[in-house]
Amino acid sequence: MSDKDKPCAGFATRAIHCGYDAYAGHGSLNPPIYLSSTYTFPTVEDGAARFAGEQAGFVYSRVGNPTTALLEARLAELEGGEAALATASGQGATTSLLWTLLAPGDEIIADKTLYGCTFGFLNHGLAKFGVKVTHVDLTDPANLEAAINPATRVVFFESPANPNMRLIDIAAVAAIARRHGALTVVDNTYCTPYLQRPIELGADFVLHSATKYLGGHGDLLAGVIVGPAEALTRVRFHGLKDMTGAVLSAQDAFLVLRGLKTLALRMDRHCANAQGVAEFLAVHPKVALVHFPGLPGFPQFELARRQMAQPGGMIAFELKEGIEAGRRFMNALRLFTRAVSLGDAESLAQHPASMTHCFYTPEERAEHLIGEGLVRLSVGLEDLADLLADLEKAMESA
Ligand code: 3LM
Repeated sequence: MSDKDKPCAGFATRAIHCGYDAYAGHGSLNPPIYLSSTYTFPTVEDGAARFAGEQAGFVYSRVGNPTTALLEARLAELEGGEAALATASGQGATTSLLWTLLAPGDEIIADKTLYGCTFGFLNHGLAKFGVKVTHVDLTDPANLEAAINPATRVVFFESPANPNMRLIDIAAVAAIARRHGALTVVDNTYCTPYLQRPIELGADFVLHSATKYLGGHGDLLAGVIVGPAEALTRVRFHGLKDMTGAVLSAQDAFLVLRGLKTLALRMDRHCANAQGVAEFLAVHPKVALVHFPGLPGFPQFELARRQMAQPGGMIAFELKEGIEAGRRFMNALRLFTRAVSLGDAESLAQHPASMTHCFYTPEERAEHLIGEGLVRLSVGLEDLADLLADLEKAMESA
């Protein structure tokens, strides 16, 4: 029996099995890690044919590697895309894709709220090379209809947005972009394909920091882009091979494959724990506002239910007494760990204005809807009762 004959309909099954045929090699349950920077050619003619793209086969690991190729096939399958390209980090995914899609004179329309280094790349990287960067509040798709123009090549956003949890209606925004000949790119890091699949909603490309939930254990940096095969070939040979060189190692590709095996289980637990934490915060007398798509009071609660299978594991909130109270609260945490990043087994707490989003000026943060007093939680996989006990105790110091 070949692994290809296995029934692989469900998400969890595909996350464990898809793309790997153990019987094609030595029967190894886990895929081999190909630690090779280069590949041998039987003859010089074969080598030339591979370089010319006339013969299948690997040539050099900056362009492709068998372990990484398995990860790419599996992620394309899970996101419902034609192909995928793995990168050395989420930042490597963003930069490799956008350097490929955009040229001087083009415009990129991005939502107001973006992860800090994505904002930095757009405004201090792309903008320096003649790409016009325009920020539009995409929570109302009518704003895109008003702003889009013939120079707009890419529409880019996160949903939920890091760190303030604003949601974008992916289907509505992608439909407007398509009508005007622009490509939609969605950073799906906060959701993973288990909770949300933007390509099925009309987006052209999805990207991830696989450092987060996909890897899931805080022990690697990785990224991925999913989209049309022809376009991703251009990203592979231009954006990745020539421009960024942000190539994922085979070791880390293996670790992401290992993380994917438990993605569905972990996401269920992240979501259940986050729901419990958000409900605790929502009624706490010291808390002013909780941003979490699973609370009925969340302004985009209906969109969340329509677009996301579950509300995710990320929460942002503000204390009534502002950032000083937030600092006292974070310093008093004993189980939640003070650290940036997200999607790990450990629950993490951080202050976006002085950490992940310190690359915005204070004026830019105000304009881009990132509150100075916002506290961000990545709710992990511990026992909920222990997490709530930690929060309760820290709130006494707030
Ligand atoms: C963070 N975020 O703590 P890497 N897209 C999104 C992200 O959240 C991130 C990236 C891309 C955080 C990292 S901040 C110094 C630490 C939505 C990363 C970039 O290159 O794999 O880190 O992904 O929010």
